[in-house]
Amino acid sequence: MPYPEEELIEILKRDIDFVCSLPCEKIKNLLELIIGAYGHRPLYHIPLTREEEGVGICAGAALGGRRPAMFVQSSGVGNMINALLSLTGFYKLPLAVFVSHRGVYKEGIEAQVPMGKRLPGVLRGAGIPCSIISTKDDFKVIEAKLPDVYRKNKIHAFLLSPAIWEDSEVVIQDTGCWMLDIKTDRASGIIHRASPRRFTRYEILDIIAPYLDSKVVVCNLGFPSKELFYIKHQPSNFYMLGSMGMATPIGLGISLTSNKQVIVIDGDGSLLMNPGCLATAAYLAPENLTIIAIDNGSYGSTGDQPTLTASCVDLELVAKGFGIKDTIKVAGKKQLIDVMKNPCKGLRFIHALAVPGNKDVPNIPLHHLKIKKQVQDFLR
Ligand SMILES: Cc1ncc(C[n+]2csc(CCOP(=O)(O)OP(=O)(O)O)c2C)c(N)n1
Repeated sequence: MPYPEEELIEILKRDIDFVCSLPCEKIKNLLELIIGAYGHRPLYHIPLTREEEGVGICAGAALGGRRPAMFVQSSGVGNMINALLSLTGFYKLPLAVFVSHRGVYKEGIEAQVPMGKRLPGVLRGAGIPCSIISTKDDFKVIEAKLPDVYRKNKIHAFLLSPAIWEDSEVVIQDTGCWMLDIKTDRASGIIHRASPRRFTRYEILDIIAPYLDSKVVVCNLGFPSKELFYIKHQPSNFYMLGSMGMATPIGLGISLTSNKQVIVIDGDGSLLMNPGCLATAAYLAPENLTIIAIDNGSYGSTGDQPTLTASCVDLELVAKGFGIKDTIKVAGKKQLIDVMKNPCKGLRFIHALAVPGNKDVPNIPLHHLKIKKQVQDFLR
């Protein structure tokens, strides 16, 4: 008996010849298998920096004669709606969107609930047909509807419940082809000259923790926040529980409206999803803001799928290019401590190189409104 992931891929291969994805933890095995099936030309798999970008890439691929599909998390659909309507739908281009439907089945992350629960209504409101796929028996719905997406140039969203994969014991081999054939030597010289990556995100947080005392710390969602809570909880920590890509914008908003020192702990995947926030930060240049980009070259919280900082992007150069003057790349313990000891004398961007890996820490046991109140009280 094939595993559900394998069954689905067999169905997909009949109709789809171009795939874009941005990971969700619940479909990490499915994505590995898709990459195995699509990661080589002439079939394509494109890893995305932002879901919206995938809508554009798929529209272009459809113009070029391909039959595209996307794999994203329910929260990612929120990043796609405008492009789905004003591009894909407007020009009557085909797109199948497979959505890892969070927030509705044994959800451990409260922040997934608002978007996940309302997603069918959001799609209905946008006029995008959708099918709810609750078990692998419902794959027959996909089989029936997928050909029409490409025959009739339609958008269709398939909402995949985590229940489909929960008992699957599919065995994943490292396909090594996440990144097409992009060569690492295309990466900028700066990455190569930097000291080698040594520490995990957890170890970096542990090293910098003593220097976070009584500062407002805005922390990236997923494992970064859980690890920070475990290492050093303080009432002035704003733990993000959702809203990927918003750590630096939140920190920027606080720094503009408060005299407190603000530290943002961001991630490479999240900064690549919303890099424009670095330009806004550079323009406003608040004196009390430090952005620490912990760059582990991967979407650590969803299964360590590589991001483009593992191949061709240097985040420090990105920050510099957007106009942030005070930037530094750090990898060693002493370097990290030295930079953290220095008081903030203006907007700073610290590019902390890390290796992938998460610490096995529990969920944060605080209600989200308590997190908000503690930070507001501290800011008052
Ligand atoms: C819009 C959106 N797309 C996808 C996700 C799923 N997701 C949650 S955390 C995460 C990875 C974040 O990676 P990064 O910022 O590099 O931090 P790391 O976990 O590697 O420290 C992803 C893809 C999400 N929460 N929201």
